[in-house]
Amino acid sequence: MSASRHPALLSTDPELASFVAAEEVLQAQTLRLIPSENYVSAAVLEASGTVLQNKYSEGYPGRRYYEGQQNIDRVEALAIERAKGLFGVDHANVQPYSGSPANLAVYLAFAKPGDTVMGMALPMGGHLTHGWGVSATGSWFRGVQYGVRADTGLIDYDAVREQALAERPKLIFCGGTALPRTIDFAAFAEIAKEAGSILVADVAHIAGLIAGGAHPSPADHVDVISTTTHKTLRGPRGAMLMCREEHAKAIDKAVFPGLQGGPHNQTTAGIAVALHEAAQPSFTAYAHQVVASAKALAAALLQKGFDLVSGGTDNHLILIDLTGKDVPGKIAAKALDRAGIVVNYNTVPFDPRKPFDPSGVRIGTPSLTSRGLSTEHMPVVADWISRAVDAAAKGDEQALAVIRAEVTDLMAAFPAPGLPLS
Ligand code: DSN
Repeated sequence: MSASRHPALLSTDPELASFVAAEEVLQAQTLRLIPSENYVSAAVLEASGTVLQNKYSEGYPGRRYYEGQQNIDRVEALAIERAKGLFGVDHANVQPYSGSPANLAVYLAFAKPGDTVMGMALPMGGHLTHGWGVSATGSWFRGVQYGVRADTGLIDYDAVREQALAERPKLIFCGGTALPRTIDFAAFAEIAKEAGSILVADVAHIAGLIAGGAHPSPADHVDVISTTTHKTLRGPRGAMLMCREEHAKAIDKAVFPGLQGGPHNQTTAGIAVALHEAAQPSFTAYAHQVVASAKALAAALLQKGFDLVSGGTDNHLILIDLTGKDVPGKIAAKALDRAGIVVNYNTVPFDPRKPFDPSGVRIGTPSLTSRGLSTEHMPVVADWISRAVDAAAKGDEQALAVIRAEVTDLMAAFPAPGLPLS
């Protein structure tokens, strides 16, 4: 593999080109288990690197503040139509730069600073922007937070209801970043209705599963759907807000001019391509395989004696609780990285340790499924994880090197979309 697939970059800036080439090698050779990452297709990669990036287009299709929008309008309108079709919604805004700005736009549309907002606590599996204290959403708004039950690791919908009725939040967020179980959107909708709250489903992690029919859709239950486009949906780094027609104006106004200036048109193009790909039968198969592999991996990890939050998974994500293993999450994650297995350390619910040095490791199957690994490979993956965690406990670098060689060997047989063959 060489940087020559980017000849202009190589000739203009060989130093930068060498970093990109090294990243291509790293992405090709390692087993990437971070559940929020994926490999975009070559088509998405191409669309995201086009001359569309040269154009300013503040406004929306047909209503711009700059001229010369003949082609940009078509690109954005296509992305919007594809999003509406794929997710079965009245309205889609494809301009948010990423998930956090998308969620901020929701606050801007429906709440005033100081209003009460409710979301899942970050250490319980929520997201910073769901009202967590260190985020602007938790300091400009009054964030109240729900979690999971200590005994089951599952959301206690009765407790959420009680809290919502006591707090009457302006907004309720459901969804998160470390939730291994199906979200009951209908239950949240009942609660939001009783509490008089706007309900937002942040489906960033599971958007691709929803599109592929491998997780129930929130479309009939919630006021707003917020999602990034680059996780299971397998698009470029970006985001979308989708809603019922009654909220369309508020959402659009909040994104532009409320929060952002010109949209990133090259990203909009990449999103349009990803949405087209996600509407194909092959993507339905992909989404179901992601879940099947995650279940198989969870079962294999349980057999190896790992403790999993909630006892397993319904989706793409597994949260390993290493409390009983005497190897904290960060040490395990760094050892796994040296073994060629890329994960992130993560808090587990009721974690006795600090967020920067927590007890858990978060893994998932979206990336490996994009490379064609399947259910049958999951016992091998679990074995590598188990051996690497044992090696981390013993400080056995040689064992990690052996695993790394095995990982590199297997991954060479499964080329990643968008990357040249290693
Ligand atoms: N950073 C994302 C994740 O990894 O889940 C959430 O924003």
